Amino acid sequence: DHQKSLILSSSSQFPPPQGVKLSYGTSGFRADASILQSTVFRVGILAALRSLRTQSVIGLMITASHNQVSDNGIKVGDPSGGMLTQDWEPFADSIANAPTPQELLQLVEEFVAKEGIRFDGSRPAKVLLGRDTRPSGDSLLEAAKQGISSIVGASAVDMGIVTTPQLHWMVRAKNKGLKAAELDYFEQLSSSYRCLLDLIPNGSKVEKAENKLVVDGANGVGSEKLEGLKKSLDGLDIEIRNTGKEGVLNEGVGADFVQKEKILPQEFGPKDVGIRCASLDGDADRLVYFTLPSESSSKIDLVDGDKILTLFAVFIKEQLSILTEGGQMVEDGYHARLGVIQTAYANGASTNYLRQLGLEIALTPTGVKYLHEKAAEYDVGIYFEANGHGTILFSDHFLSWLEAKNNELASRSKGSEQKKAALRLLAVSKLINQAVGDALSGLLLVEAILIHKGWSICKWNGLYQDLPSRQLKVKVIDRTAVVTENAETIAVKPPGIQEAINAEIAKYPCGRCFIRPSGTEDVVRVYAEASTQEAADSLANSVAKIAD
Ligand code: NG1
Ligand code: ZN
Repeated sequence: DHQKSLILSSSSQFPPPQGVKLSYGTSGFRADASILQSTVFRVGILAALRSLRTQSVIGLMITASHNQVSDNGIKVGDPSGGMLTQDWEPFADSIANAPTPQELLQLVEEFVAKEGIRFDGSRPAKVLLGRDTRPSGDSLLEAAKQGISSIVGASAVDMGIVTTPQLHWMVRAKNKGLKAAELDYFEQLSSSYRCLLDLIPNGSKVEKAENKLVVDGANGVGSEKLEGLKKSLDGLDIEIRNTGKEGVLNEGVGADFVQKEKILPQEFGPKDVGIRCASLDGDADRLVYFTLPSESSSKIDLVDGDKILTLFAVFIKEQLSILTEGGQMVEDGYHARLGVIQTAYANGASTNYLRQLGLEIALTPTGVKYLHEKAAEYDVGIYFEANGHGTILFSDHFLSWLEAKNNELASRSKGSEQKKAALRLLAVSKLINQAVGDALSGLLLVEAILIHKGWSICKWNGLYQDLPSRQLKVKVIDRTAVVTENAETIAVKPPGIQEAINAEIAKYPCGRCFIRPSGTEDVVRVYAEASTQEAADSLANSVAKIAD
């Protein structure tokens, strides 16, 4: 009962905020930083329990990603490096909202019994902690430590200021028994990037890309880490702006701003016409590219997550077909399954293009956990949200097959092109962060593929033309009144609403539109696509009225 009194005494120092109900959404708990102390403390307890339950290292990240600087949040990373398993989310909700230490203790005891968690000290709980650059992060990190240490024997390892994907990568590496320090992360990314460049066709010397890359760091953690990465990659011509000195986190800068507003972020201007630019978000798990077509306006050509997905899919499909040439894969009776996973927010033109390439496409609801889970069903599963969050997953089976192929091809004279393709795929599997979407590793893979193919950003962007689209949000009293099905493409509640939406869609050629409740904000989101911008705007507006 040392354990009981420990929880009671420490939790009495973190009273929950009055009159707010928190819920563990698509990205953990997120709110104004001033009300989060108790929530973060309690998630600390949850993380320690999760570590005991899985007998593995767990991650805790304190960040509110692309939200404004006064917000903060906390999310749990599971042993594989992915998000917290969905069946623990209700427990997260209930402890976050327990009004008193006694009720908190009771919930913990019930849950511990239900999950069969034992405190026998055989393998004490261990939690890796990280945070982004938000000023509130320091004291929230302390609260998390207090929560963790209210479980007997549990320890917290503070990884300091890191990107969200770095922390997930570290958790994954630790649990695989691999080296998991930040330097190891930089080393893995830079060596696999170099490996891809060494494998560029025709043995020709790597040509410098047409011009340098300019990166908007969102005034967040990503810019500092990209500097670190640059050090281990001499020859990478990157200029970083919005490093945190120029302005405020996510204010007029960053991937979310650029993707939604489709205009230049702060610190970019007419001098940047034609330059290849990229934007990270506040915790560097989202990446978009853009370029300024004309000096006369700040309107950008956006190269979004769908186009990054397309670039990756084109490259991987190409490598897989090199491997299949001569019936290699048929010969040993194994055929790798390549799948791409999108949400309803994917631009319809991207889905058409991918389908024309003959790719298998799956649709899931919004939220990385759904996309990630689906991608894991393939030998190579590529997923991206239009907003720039995504990655590539490789099955263990496929990776061992590639390793074997690579060894076998070494002894064949004709095998060299195929061997290169196998090596490229192996390098991609090490460069890309398989734990979670990672702007830094994604950026290096984009850069490597562009050099490989000799493509400019314009050539890449021209693979297909985005259909004009409009996203709106409608503030409603109760967003849970909207219930959707079929990967959020159909609203089944309130009754009759889908019929009303369909009637609007029918008025527009190539019209597509759906509504869904947001998982992170108290709004219902409307997305519309049509053949012109005016039509997309008008369709979104009329459906927003229906949703109101
Ligand atoms: P919600 O608020 O559920 O739409 C938003 C993004 C998601 C995802 C989460 C987590 C859109 C339309 N939605 O979710 O894609 O990134 O935030 O941050 O971009
Ligand atoms: Zn983010």
